[in-house]
Amino acid sequence: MEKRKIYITDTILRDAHQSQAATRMKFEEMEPVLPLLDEIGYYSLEAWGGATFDSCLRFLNEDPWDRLRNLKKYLKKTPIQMLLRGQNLLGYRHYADDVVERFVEKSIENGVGVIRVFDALNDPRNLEASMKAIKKYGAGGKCVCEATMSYTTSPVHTTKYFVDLAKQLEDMGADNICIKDMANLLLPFTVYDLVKEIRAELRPETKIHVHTHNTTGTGDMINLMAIQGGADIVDCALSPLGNGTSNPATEPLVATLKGTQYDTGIEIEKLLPIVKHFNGVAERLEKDGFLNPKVRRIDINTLLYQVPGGMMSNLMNQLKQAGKEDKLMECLAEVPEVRKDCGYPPLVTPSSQIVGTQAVWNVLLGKYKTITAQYKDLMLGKYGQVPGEVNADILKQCTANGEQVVTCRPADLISNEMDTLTKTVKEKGFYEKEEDVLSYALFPEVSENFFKWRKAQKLGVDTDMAKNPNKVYPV
Ligand SMILES: [Mn+2]
Repeated sequence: MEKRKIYITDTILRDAHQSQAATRMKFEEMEPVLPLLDEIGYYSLEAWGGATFDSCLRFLNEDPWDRLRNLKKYLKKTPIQMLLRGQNLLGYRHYADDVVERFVEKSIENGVGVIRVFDALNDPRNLEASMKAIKKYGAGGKCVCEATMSYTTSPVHTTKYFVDLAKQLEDMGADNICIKDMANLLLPFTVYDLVKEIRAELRPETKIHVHTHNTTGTGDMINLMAIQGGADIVDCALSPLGNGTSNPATEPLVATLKGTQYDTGIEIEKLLPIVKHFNGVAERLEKDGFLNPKVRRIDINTLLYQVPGGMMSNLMNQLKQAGKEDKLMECLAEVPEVRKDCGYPPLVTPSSQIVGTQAVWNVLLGKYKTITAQYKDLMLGKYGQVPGEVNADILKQCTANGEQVVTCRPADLISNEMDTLTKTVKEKGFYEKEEDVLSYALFPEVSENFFKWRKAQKLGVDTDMAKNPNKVYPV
């Protein structure tokens, strides 16, 4: 049989601890095994993204840019991969194109070698600016542009929909196409067909990268079937933080493919000291209350209700706050209705929260008696083009006060902001490097607290502050 080496991206430095332990792994807990990780022969090591950036600043007293540069010092052979939320970068709003360009430039300059870029709605216009910047600053093999399709199920999300989208992203310059099954909604036979169809339409040099989780227990089967369907790269997490809400574990897949036509070339023995190290890290995370062993159990609710795990816990929290926990089943029945009305967005940040909250309001207050501002914005196209048709009656309700529907690329409505942001950071006295402006743009309050801590620590003016960046520091 024809040999086709399969590559693995290990997510131990990003998604694994984000999914299982609130993104609390510190750089010092990565450092001892970085030289070993670099020798394994991974396609890439995913290490940076919105939550890691936020957690560094908010909880770990680390400058996320320093984290990146420090990782790069050790990872000389293996590309560092990051996850970028298109025009939202790592934040929660659309940014102007000049911020997007600068952010991508600085990420690559500081050591990122693969950028996986996605949009919650799969609106390619929200990927345009970042993909253009990745192609520009990553030219000459410096950075791979991995354009991503957020996987979901709906009458709109047919195989043809994803094949057409993959081709469109390839035409926009993607080196890789990623199928991102963040909620573990994919099924093994579905991914086989999907990858096969996409493979047949893409250029041979375009790689297909599959990302799934093991929340519902199907993750290993998904990866195996994706490989047989023609996927080139799959995501795994080393076993100490693998499986459950995290990605399928690395070692079983390496063993499964060993000696077959798909052999990864990875020697399991080389993984052992790394696994041992991260077992210790996982124990520390559990001891400090960040990792609840429950997250490793199979939970098949996602497949039953098509509601991602994180969204389910949000729904339950909202109902608990309202003292209406008995309404959960009604809310779960309302979610697909609300999602249909706004054109079947994939349920991922931020659309999962927007749809979930509206479903709760519909159940508690009466159907669309009150429409949340975010749901209105989603209906009005402010987040981008939704995949399907929106409900015309509800749209009418959303435009009752003269609100306009946005039909252009949402970022076309935002003027350049780098100059203003730079001025603000300088005026506040926090500017040390251009990256500070980008941190501030993404997480203004959290960054400001971090900068104050950094300053206090350098000047030694307030030892209490130097210990606690979250303390509100009087300016
Ligand atoms: Mn993920």
